[in-house]
Amino acid sequence: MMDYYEFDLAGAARFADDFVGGALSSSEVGDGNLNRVFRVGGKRGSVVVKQALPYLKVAGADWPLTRRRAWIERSALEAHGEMVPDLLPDVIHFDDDLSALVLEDLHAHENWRDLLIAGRETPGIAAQVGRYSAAVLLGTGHLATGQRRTAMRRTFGYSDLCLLTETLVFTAPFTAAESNRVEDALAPTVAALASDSALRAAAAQLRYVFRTRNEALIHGDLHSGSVLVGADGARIIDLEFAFFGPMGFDIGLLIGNLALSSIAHASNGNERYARVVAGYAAEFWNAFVDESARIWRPGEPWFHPFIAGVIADAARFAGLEMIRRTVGLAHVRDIDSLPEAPRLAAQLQSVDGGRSLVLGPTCTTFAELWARATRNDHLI
Ligand code: ADP
Ligand code: SR1
Ligand code: MG
Repeated sequence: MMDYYEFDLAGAARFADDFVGGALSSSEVGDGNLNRVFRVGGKRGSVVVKQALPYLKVAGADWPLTRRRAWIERSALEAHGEMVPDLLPDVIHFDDDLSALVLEDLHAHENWRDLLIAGRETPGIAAQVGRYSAAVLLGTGHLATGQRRTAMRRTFGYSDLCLLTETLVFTAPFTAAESNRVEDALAPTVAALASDSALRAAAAQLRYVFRTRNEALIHGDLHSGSVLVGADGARIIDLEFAFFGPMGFDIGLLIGNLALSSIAHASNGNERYARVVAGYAAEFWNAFVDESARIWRPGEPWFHPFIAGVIADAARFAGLEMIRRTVGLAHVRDIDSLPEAPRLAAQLQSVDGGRSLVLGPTCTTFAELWARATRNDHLI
C-alpha cells in the first residue's frame, strides 16, 4: 500500500523507472482537462504515465473529482481491448493507490483534433473509429453473452464521471451556470437557451436517457481529441468516462465534434476542408453500420430498427455536445482558435445547429443529422 501523492516530473520518472530500463528523461505531454500525462524515456524506450488528480485539473482543487477514474480507464481499456486490441494503447502497468497508469507511448501519433484544426487529411481514420465503436458497443451490448454482460455491468456502474457529464453536457449550458464560459457577444444567445423551456425539458429528458439506458460499455468521451493518429492508423485513448450507457452517446459525441470542426472551417472560408470533414463524419457512420452488420447475430431480424435507433439518439446527443462545447466549460479549440468574426459566426451556427438536433424531428439518416447540424446539406 503506497500513499497517494501527485507526481512531478521526477515522481513520474521514478514510477516508470522499471518499465524503461532506468529513466533518463521525463516531460509533461498532457494538454487534457482532467489528468496529468507524462512521457518518461529510458534505455529501453519510453512510456506514458497518466495520473488522476483528486480534482478536475482544468477547474483546480475547488472542483473535487474521484481518482477512481484511473481504475475505470484501466478496466475499460482491458474490456474494449478484448474486442479491438489493434485500436487501443497497451496498458503496461496500473497502480490503484497512486491512481496511475503506465501506457504504451504512442509517440509517433498525433491528436486527431490537432490534425483537423490544421486542415490535414487523415485517410482511413474515421472508418477505424467507426469500426472501434461497432466492435465495442455491440460486443459489450446485447450481442454479448448474458453472464459476461452482467459481470461487466456490475464492474462499470454509474460513476462520478457520469455525474460530471450530467452537469457539463446536460445541465450547465441550459441553466446559465457559473461554470459556463461564454463570449460577451454570445450572452444573449445563452440567455435565450436558459429561457427556452422546450430545450431545457429536452436536455433533462436526454439526461434521463443517459442515466437509465444501460445498453453497452460506452467510451463516454469519444471526441476527436480522444483519437491519436499514426502511420499505422488510429488509437482510441482516454476511457475514464466509460460506463454502461446509451450507444448513441458515443456516436453522437464523435459526429458532433466533427460537425464543430466542419463549421469552424466553413466559417473561416475553408469550404473545401469543411467538405473533407463532412466526408470523415459520413465515413465514421458508414463504417459503424458496416461493421455492426458484419458482427450482427444471424437470425436477429431487427438490424435496421437497431441502426435507426442509434442515429436517432446520436443526433440528439450530438446537438447537446455542439451546444456545450460552445457555451459550457469545455470549449473546442477548433472554434476558439479562430479570429473573432468567423469564431462568433461558428459559435452561433453551432448553437443553432445543436438546438435543431435536440428539438427537431427524429433523425432517420446520417445525411439528415449532418444537414441539420451544419446547415450545409451540400457538404455531403
Ligand atoms: P485527459 O484525460 O486529461 O484529457 P488524455 O488521456 O486525453 O488526458 O491525454 C492527454 C494527452 O496526452 C493526449 O491528447 C495525448 O497528447 C497525450 N497522450 C495520452 N495518452 C498517450 C499515449 N498512450 N501515448 C502518447 N501520448 C498520449
Ligand atoms: C471541463 S473538463 C471536462 C470535460 O473534459 C473531458 O474530456 C470531458 O469531455 C468533460 O466533459
Ligand atoms: Mg480525459
